[in-house]
Amino acid sequence: MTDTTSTPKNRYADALRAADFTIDQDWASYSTAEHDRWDRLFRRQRDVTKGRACQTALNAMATLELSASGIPDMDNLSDRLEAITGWRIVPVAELVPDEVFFNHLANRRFPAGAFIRPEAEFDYLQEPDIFHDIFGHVPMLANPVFADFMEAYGKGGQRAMQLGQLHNLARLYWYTVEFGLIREASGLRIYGAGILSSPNETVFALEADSPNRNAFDLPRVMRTKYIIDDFQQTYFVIDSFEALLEACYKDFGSVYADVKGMPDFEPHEISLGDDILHRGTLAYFHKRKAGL
Ligand code: HBI
Ligand code: FE
Repeated sequence: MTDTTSTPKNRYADALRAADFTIDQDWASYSTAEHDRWDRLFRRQRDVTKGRACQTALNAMATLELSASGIPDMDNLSDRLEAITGWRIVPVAELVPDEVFFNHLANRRFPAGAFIRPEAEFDYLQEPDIFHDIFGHVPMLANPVFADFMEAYGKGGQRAMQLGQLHNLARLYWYTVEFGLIREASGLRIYGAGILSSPNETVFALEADSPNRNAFDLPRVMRTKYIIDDFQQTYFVIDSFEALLEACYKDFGSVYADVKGMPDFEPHEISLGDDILHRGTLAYFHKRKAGL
């Protein structure tokens, strides 16, 4: 058992890394306080995502038996996920290098941070911990179409690195996998893991007047900068996972060539060609900028 008051931020800092950066989750070593922290994060997020998360995420939580009964053992969870889409979750200690990350995705393995955030960062932390990775990302990997999209993204990442276009591809990941919205029959819903694992952004992304909500457009997304330490100023909305996969299941060589000569968009910017579903007031950002 670990004394949580003295637990360093990343308890796996000294863990042995395999060549692919995976570590032993060492599930037995989580403290009672860490399991309890998972349970509280889980209950809060399950409640706020009801009626806000996309159908895939809500269904998969039940199918994958995600629950408020302690930090999941990644091996057991992987067995359930693998039976559905062939994906497994592998424990890592930190953000792994891009090429390592892409290689895992291309082979249907999702690298998940094994540590849980410290109590002091209960509401927000920048690095992906086990709660973000498992609550946010893993349910989506139970969707067969989204699962294929993630594998294609891994393969595209390997290619983008060769082409020196990783910044464009990373924006796609950001505005879909991390902060994507989807239009479902019942209305606008969330599928991005960065939103799904944040109680405040779950409400903000769907209900606030401040952010822009635009229909997804691949080159537009690839040209849009993003902020990593606050709510998004623009969200991009897909019509279906099939449409997302369809838009992205191709060699991006010509898309990169197209966007290369065009200027970037600022995170809050709206432009003539945009299919705007909601034009944001940007009130939240003006307030932030004024230091309020
Ligand atoms: N490593 N563990 C982990 N998790 C990520 O989400 C991650 C990463 N390494 C690189 C990375 N993401 C991004 O740089 C790419 O999506 C571009
Ligand atoms: Fe993430």
